[in-house]
Amino acid sequence: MSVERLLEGLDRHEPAALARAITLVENQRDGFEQVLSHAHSRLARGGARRVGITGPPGAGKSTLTERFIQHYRAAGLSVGVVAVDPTSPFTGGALLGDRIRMESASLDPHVFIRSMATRGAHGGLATTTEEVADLLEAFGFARILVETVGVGQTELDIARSAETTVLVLVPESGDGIQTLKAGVMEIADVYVVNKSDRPGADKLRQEVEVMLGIRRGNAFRHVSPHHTTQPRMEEDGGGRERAGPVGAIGEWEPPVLATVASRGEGVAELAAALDRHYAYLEASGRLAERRRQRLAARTRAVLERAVRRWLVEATRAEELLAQRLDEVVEGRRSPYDVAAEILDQIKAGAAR
Ligand SMILES: Nc1nc2c(ncn2[C@@H]2O[C@H](COP(=O)(O)OP(=O)(O)OP(=O)(O)O)[C@@H](O)[C@H]2O)c(=O)[nH]1
Ligand SMILES: [Mg+2]
Repeated sequence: MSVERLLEGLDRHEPAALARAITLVENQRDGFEQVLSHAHSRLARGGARRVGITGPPGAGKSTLTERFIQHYRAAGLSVGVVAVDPTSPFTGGALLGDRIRMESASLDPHVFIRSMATRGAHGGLATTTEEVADLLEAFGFARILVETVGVGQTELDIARSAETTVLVLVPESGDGIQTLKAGVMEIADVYVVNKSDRPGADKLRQEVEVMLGIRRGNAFRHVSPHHTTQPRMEEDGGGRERAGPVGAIGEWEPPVLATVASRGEGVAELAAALDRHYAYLEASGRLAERRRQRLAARTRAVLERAVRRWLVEATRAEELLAQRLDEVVEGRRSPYDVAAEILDQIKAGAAR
């Protein structure tokens, strides 16, 4: 099928065209950038919100996602879901997506669920996930949920491409709290202790609150309901602002909520917290700021991807490498020398 036909299908709002467009983007087949370029012009019209849901395996992310779908559908909003499992190269997130698909949402045309197989993404899983989310947004979904399993850097990169990041913890996820202590999970905007019907849920909630309070320089934040917020501005390592004032608006204090996703308890409160966070982003000017940063990062990522492809496909880099590899293996030359030499040759016009 030609890219033109695909674009027409998207314009006619055909779910089959959307599914094909996603596959094209996932596999980076010919024309995928044309499709994304076409989608981009439809992104600025606003209205859509992206929520990243991440957390350890089995925390209840899919169950929560299903509840979100019900919640948003009841409010008349359409929902697109991207489920990514970076840890599982063979099934990808397929099982997770299929499980949801079989349930409540399966026949609703205003719900679209897509699993992403890791194998499809040639490097840059976070970029590919964002691109798939773009397709969903351009197609017109009002809420886009990006579910990703795990609490490592890749998962967080994926989750934080959303406007609001939710970290789902469970009483049994001791590793979760360890990661939180290590500062890796600081990026969440909303924390959820799911499976709050299980023992230890309250304790975990308090631990997370204390942890967040310490990071904020106020270990007893959760003890006093009358604390005042000191406006401040700070950046985390990834360049995304944690919190801080723009004008009169103080910092965002990530709430720590409790849910029992399997029974739908706490889901409305969680959805309300997401709305509050979005309103905060809008009112503080951070929404526009983040969007700018995201688009700059995206353009860079696309450029890097194109350069990498050009290097492999259109230059003699691989051939030159093959010629020098023995010397590198034997220790007579270093990868650094050889890379510099290859780069010099390419710059000198060795491109085919
Ligand atoms: N007791 C209890 N069980 C829950 C709750 N939420 C989800 N579960 C159960 O926990 C199990 C895992 O739920 P999932 O929603 O598949 O969890 P997940 O985080 O999506 O799992 P992965 O995608 O495999 O990482 C299922 O058996 C759910 O029924 C809850 O609030 N309480
Ligand atoms: Mg899941």
